[in-house]
Amino acid sequence: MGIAHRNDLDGHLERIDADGYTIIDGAIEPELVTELRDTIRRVERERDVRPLGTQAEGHSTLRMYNLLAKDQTFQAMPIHRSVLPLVERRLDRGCLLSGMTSIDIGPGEDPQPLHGDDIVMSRHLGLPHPPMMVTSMWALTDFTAANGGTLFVPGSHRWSTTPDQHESLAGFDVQPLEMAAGAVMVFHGSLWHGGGANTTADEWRLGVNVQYCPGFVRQQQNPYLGIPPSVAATFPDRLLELLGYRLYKGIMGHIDGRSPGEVVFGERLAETAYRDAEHERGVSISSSA
Ligand SMILES: O=C(O)CCC(=O)C(=O)O
Repeated sequence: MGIAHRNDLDGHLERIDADGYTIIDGAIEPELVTELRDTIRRVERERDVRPLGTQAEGHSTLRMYNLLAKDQTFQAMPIHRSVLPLVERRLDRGCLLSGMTSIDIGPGEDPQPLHGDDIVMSRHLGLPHPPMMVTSMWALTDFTAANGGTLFVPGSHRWSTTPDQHESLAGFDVQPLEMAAGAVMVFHGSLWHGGGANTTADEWRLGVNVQYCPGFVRQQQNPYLGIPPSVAATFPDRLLELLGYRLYKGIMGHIDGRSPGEVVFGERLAETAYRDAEHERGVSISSSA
């Protein structure tokens, strides 16, 4: 299941670099797919989730952000062994969870405008650039061309334009993402893509975007205020690292020289800016430091 061998990992990385995306079939255990799907549908009902109505969020789509604050089942997603090692190789181990969103596309939905997930950074950096986001799109139901499977343009992460700079996308190789429940597509943040139209009478297409960014980039969804510390305290260490409770490269994100994790959770995530990174590199620290 998922990425079993180093060779597979290399192959997936090569595909992300060349085509902008890769698909990991059978990445997620069937029991976890069922549990996640049931949880999302239950939480949608309990919270009476309604379409948000913008062009980007859809008029027949149920979206939920900040999933880690909503149910403990979601903790398994950002650290999943089929996906995280690939993301860590493409960014680095100091990468952050940028956000998690469930996207339940209902009958009658229109296609979402195509976009790159790291468009905010592209406007600043100019295209093309290394991924400022790596998105994993988890299929919790089958994705088809008819039920809203993501539309995407292979290779577009290497271009110097964004889709909104073109009057028409006719002539571009826009493809529907068709994958079975349990598969995950991992893609470069500059890849042109968007949710597809749902032309079925009664099928809902459920996917979850688990998005990561380099450790020096601002997260799209704010976990420090979005997830109460009493809830975050129950998370495994690696998940807390992905949320930003450790320092990036031993410097970025400190509070009076200490990691946010040490300030909030104590010894468990203790880290001192400059000093610990220098110690790891074998730099001697002067007694007056
Ligand atoms: O739902 C999808 O297939 C893609 C959604 C997406 O790209 C987004 O909301 O940014």
